[in-house]
Amino acid sequence: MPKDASSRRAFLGAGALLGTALGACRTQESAPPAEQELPSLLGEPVRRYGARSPHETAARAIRETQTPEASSSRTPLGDSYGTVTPSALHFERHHAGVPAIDPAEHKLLIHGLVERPLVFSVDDVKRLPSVSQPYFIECSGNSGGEWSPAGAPTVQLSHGLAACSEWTGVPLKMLLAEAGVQAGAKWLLAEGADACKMQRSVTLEKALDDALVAYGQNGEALRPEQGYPLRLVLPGWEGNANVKWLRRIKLTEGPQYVKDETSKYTELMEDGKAWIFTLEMDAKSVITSPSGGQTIGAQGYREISGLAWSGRGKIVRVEVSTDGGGSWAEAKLQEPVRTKAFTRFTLDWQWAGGEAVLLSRCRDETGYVQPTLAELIAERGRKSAYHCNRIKGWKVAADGSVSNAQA
Ligand SMILES: Nc1nc2c(c(=O)[nH]1)N[C@H]1C(S)=C(S)[C@@H](COP(=O)(O)O)O[C@H]1N2
Ligand SMILES: [Mo]
Repeated sequence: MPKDASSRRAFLGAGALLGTALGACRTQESAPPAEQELPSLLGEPVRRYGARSPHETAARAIRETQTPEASSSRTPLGDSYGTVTPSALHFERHHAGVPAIDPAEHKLLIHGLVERPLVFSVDDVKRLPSVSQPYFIECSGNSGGEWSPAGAPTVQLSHGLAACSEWTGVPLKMLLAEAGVQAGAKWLLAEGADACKMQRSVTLEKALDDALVAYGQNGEALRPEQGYPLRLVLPGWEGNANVKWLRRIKLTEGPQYVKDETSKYTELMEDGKAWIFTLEMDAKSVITSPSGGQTIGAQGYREISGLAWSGRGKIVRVEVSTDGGGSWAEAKLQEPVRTKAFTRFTLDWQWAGGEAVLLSRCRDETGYVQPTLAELIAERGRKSAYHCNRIKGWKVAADGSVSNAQA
């Protein structure tokens, strides 16, 4: 028995607060150390920019590609706490690498069907009234491997193309009001400054609702990987439309049918037709701890913890099954539950040492319930690679090792 496991068990066993949930924990085996035996260490001096403990090694998993500029990396959700993804671990998806942009040179042009075409510097944007809100960003290709019953072996590989940051920026509607939207404008085209010329059509309705032109992420400037110095944040909409290194917005009558909304990021149905502009991310949840690749060290109390989110608003309920869907228990949602943001759920669990299959399913405030793989396929067929939000299972073996459970 590793020392930390037995002492943690002893600590939990002593806690009357947690009561019956911890009933299976044994009480202390050996006498605690005397107060003066506890360590006190002289440390390093202060430093200008922090770094995590060298003992912490969670990292993004990089997808190897022939052209490294067109690649992605995944958030290590299995090592995540709470609801905010550290900026250094926020997944990345770049179609043409991370451009090095000097914020003093960068400009955002707003033109097309406007009264006054305007050019904003980054400082012009930062001068305006700001808002800060946590929102998830999720690639619509996230969990694409889960279309197969086999599924991915770890939560980083299955669900790591999602992350949640607190974004700071200016509501896009404020910039549009400055430019003056003409009556005929119903859509806009957003464009990035990177070499792939990422463009997406966005409805004016979304632009006037909760769209942000963001310059801040988790209390500091955007990371270059996330679009420094300016990024479009479209809360709840598929990752691709959240254009990074934002340099141009053109007001238009209709959508522009650009490459990233026609040849890609559409859903092919069984009848050969494709759904286009499937922009809202459906509600999804996944257990992050314990999850594939992890091992449950000791029998007795073990918190089950995971993340749930919906592109249509707030998560209102998460249920967890520990017997492969035979029975379900309502999980606790950590407060505050925020719209279009990660919500952390937990369930008290006693692991008696046998096999178990852990599942989670969520419901959002529109009443939508996360489907099983069979339900999802019944609705959408098997041809699409995107928007897979099926219930994911983890199998706990008798030795405590956790792996993917076939759907
Ligand atoms: N300009 C630009 N914007 C972009 C991309 C890009 O390659 N270029 N990738 C898109 C895709 S496919 C996704 S999923 C998200 C990823 O955002 P992140 O890298 O901050 O996680 O950015 C989107 N915005
Ligand atoms: Mo994406």
